[in-house]
Amino acid sequence: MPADTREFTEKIAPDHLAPLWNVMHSLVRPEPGTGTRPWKWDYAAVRSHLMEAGELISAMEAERRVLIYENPGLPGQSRITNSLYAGLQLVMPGEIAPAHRHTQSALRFVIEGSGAHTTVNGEKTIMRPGDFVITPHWAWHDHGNDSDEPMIWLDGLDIPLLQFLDASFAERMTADAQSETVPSGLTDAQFSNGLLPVDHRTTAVTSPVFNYPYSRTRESLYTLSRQSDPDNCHGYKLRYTNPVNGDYAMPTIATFMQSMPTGFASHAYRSTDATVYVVVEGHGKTRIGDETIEWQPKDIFVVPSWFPVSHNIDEEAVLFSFSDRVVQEKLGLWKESREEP
Ligand code: 1HN
Repeated sequence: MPADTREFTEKIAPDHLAPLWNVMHSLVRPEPGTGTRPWKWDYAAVRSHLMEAGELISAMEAERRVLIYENPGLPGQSRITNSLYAGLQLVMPGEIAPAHRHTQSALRFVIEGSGAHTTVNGEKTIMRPGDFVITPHWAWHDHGNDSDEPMIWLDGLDIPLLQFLDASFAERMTADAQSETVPSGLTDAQFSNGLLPVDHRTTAVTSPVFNYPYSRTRESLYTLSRQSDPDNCHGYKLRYTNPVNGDYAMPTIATFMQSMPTGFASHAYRSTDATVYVVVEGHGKTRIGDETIEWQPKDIFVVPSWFPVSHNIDEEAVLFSFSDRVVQEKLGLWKESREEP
C-alpha cells in the first residue's frame, strides 16, 4: 500500500512542483503506450468532403485547401500520429496555392489528377499519380493546376515534431507564384541518373531530387517481384533515398514503397515508428493489433507505434508509407520485431 501523499501533492502544487512517484510509471513505460489509434479513411468519403470544400473556399483564400487526417485517438491536435501531420489537398484547374516557406518539411504523394505542378525554390515539376514529391524545410513553394481536372494529393509534414521542438518559422512571398529561375528538369539531370556534379559539396540534409516519379518506382518493384522472393513481413519493400549520401530522402520523414503479391499473407511485424500507408494499387486486409481493416486504392490507414501488423493480399498491392523512422534511427531508438516463423 503506497503512502498517501495527496495532501503533500496539493501543498507543493502552488510552487509549480509535482512528485515524480505519482507519474513515473506513465512517463517511463515498459513498452510504448500510445494514444494513436489504428484507423482507415475511405477515399470516396474524404474525396466527397474535399470537393465540397472546393465549392466553399478557393485555394488562394485558404492558402492551402486541405482536409486534415486527424487520428481519432488524438482529436483536435492536427496530427495522424504523435509526430506527423497528414492532409488531403485539392487544387482545381486554374487555381494557385500561393508561395510561402516554413521550417516544416513536406512530402506530397499524388492521389488523383495529372499535370498540375509545384514550384520548389524556382524549379517547376509536373506531378502525376504515385509520384513522391519533396518540399525541403525553408524552401519556397507554390502549386498551380494548368490541367483541366481537379488535382488531389496527400501532404505529409513533420508539424507535430517541430511543434514539440518549438522551431516553427514561416513567411509568405509577396508574389503569389514564384518566377521560374531554374529550368525544369535541371535537378534531375544532375542528380537522378546515378550521377552527381563533380564538385558537389553540400550541408543540405534533404535530397536534391524533389520528384521521385511513380513510373520508375513501379518498374523497380515490378522487376524485383518477378525475379526474387518476397520478404516474410514486407513483401518487396524499398526506401526512397538521398543520392548524395544514401540516407533517407528527407531528414524527418522516412518514405517507402512496397509491393505484395496476390495471396501473400505476411508474418506479423512491429516497429516503434507509427506509420501512415497510402494504397496505390490492389486490394487487401491489414490486421493492426486486434482490428482488421479492409482497403482499396487511394485509402489511407495508420499503424500506431509497436502495434503488430500483418497483411493479407487479395489482389497484388502497392503501398506507399511514411513515418518518423529516420529520426528514431538517428537517435538510436528505432526498434523492430518480427514474428518467429
Ligand atoms: C503547406 O505549406 C502545404 O505547401 C500543405 O501544400 C499543408 C499544412 C500546414 C502548414 C503548411 C503546402 C500544410 C502546409
